Amino acid sequence: MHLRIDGDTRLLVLTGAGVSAESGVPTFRDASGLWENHPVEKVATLEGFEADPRLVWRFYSERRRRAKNVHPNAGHAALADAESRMGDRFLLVTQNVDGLHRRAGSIRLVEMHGSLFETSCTGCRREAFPDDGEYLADPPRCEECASRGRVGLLRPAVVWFGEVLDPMRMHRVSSFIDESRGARLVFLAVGTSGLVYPAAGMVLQARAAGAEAWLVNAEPPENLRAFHHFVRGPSGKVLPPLFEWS
Ligand code: BV8
Repeated sequence: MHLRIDGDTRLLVLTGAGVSAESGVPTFRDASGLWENHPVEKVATLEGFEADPRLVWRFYSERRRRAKNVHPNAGHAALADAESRMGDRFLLVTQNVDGLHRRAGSIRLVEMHGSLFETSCTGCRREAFPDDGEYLADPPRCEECASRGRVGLLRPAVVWFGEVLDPMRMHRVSSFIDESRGARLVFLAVGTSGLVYPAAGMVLQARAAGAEAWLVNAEPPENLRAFHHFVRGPSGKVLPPLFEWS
């Protein structure tokens, strides 16, 4: 099955852990998934961080180390190629924090759950800053807080469960959908279990604007019924031949 794209088509893509799986990055919910060994509440919530920042930094430091040692795969490349052909008629939103889309050349990209390679402070409102440090012993502290005689624990600049998403990032998605009214809008989800909100609701948001909804996934996900077309298979193999350019 091919996804036809012509000059009047706008393409909104949502990716999840399944796209990075073929680069060797463990997904969250498959058999050997990340959450299997680390209950979400302990490593992916603010409460879990406050209870044990050392454990959480070990979890994220291990993910930073892993992500540094893998490379984008053909699925990432196919999406970067689609962007280069479509320009501002294309937008890629990812739930992934591993930075692989950026490394594959994607620019029109919204990292809705933040980035593994950025760090922010729980004690002050400083901007998240680039950081690929691995902290296995004492959790890192904010030097700006220290200069004001305060203690500020640094944290991974990712969106944890129970935390709201950055409205600026989400506005980019809703305005892309709004700008698509009157054109042919295609929504393509790739490699996501459709369990985590608000990402899992994006297909309905796009369909409410008249989108044609496509899904590429290894297994039928929770929200399969929301899609018009489902192409079952590994994203690294399915994505490169999927688009039919006219
Ligand atoms: C929020 C960053 C407002 C950190 C992540 C009840 C109902 C609805 C919502 C809720 C609810 N209770 C609580 C909520 C809200 C909650 C939520 O959705 N919980 C779920 C679990 C029910 N959401 C939130 O808290 C969000 N904030 O809503 O704010 C609010 C505030 C307070 C209270 C209520 C509302 C914040 C969510 C963000 C959490 N952060 N990540 C980090 O990465 O460490 S989520 C995390 O899961 C990752 O980002 C991951 O990407 C994401 C989703 O998982 P997937 O990407 O889908 O990965 P998964 O492993 O699940 O699936 C992989 C899929 O790929 C599978 O289907 C598999 O078959 C497929 N696959 C595998 N290999 C391949 C493949 N496909 C193709 N090719 C392959 N090779």
